[in-house]
Amino acid sequence: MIANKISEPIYITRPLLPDLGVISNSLHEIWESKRVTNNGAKERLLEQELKDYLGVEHLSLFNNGTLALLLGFRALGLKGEVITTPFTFPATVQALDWNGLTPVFCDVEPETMTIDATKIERLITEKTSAILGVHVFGNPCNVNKIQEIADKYQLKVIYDGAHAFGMKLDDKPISDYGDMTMFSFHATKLFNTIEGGALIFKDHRVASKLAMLKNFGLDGPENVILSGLNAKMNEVQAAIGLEVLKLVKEERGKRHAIKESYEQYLASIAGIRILTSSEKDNSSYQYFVIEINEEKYGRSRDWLHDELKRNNIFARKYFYPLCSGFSWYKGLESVNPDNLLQANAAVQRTLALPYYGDLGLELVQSICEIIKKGYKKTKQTSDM
Ligand code: T4K
Repeated sequence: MIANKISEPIYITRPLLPDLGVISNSLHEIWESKRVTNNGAKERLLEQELKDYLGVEHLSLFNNGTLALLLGFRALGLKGEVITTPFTFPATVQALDWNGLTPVFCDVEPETMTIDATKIERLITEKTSAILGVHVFGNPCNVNKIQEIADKYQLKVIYDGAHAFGMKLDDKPISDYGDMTMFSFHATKLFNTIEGGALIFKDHRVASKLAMLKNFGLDGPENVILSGLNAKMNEVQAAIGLEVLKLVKEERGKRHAIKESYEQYLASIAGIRILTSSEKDNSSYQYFVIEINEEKYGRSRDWLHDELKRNNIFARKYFYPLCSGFSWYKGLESVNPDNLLQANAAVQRTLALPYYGDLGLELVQSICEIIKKGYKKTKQTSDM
């Protein structure tokens, strides 16, 4: 344990919250209008502001990212099997489950920990309807290769972009790739509406379908034409989003400084690799994740996680456990660990460190000192 134990618990993130006075004004407007949900003025305004901010044409808001994904699959008419990654938050695959779709797990790339596009083709069967990639930790999937495969076999491509808000790839918004992308606006996300999410999609016909699906399948007050759900964003969520959006630029700047500081301190520690992509304009600034090579660092990821915890720092083992290990997938051929070697290794090695604008550079230094002190020379490293 370090001498000056950090007195307050330090979490992986803290929500980016607008000034309470500003929110109170917005609430006042909502109260006055008496329109608190169901396609209200603030929801419509947020939708437009997000389209402008992200540079996209079609966007639909939801009360959380999971329901957005779930209804997105439904709107695209997916059937049968969907090829996806096991290295993600449970929501990705649970959204498939709730549509009666079967996940087919594909291994990940060791560098980015996104779905390994070179291993997708061999998993395609006549039941496959889509490829579902996750831009995990804001690392973009191999979108061009994925699209090539999808075009060849006429499959839909959906991206879980829960960690990818505001990201660009080759100067284009990340949501320009694939048929549909989901962004999560959960409180733990840089841009948040406390709970919330959005779908961005290419085909304009999907818009009216989504509008119905998130509103009980209603097409007008007396016409129910689809089996929908209630997944609407309410006016309070939208009001928070409108104010948080104004803070995003500054928060990205603060996180950039924190990221640079982490990179500087961690560069010299053997066995620690920074996993998050580092290009400035392309980053989502959502997570700061390291990979621990136990042989070189001399300690395991779990040891480091516990050591940080002993010092009041609550890093997270995202995304442990692997989704392919969930009990209800037992019996699926694709969960065989022999075919998911990289994913099984990744899940034992990754650690998400505290990362938010107000963390402060001093704390970054303290966290890195703990990591540095943890380094243990092993016979193997001293021989090198
Ligand atoms: N796909 C992917 C790839 C995702 O990562 C997610 C969500 C989704 C889909 C689904 O999107 P949503 O339906 O959520 O929109 C958190 C979030 O709840 C979840 O949204 C997120 N991914 C996931 C990666 O992280 P937990 O269980 O790790 O959250 P929790 O409550 O442990 O919070 C983490 C830390 O954040 C806490 O230790 C302290 C801090 N925190 C959290 C909250 C909620 C605060 O300071 N204040 C808060 O209000 O899942």
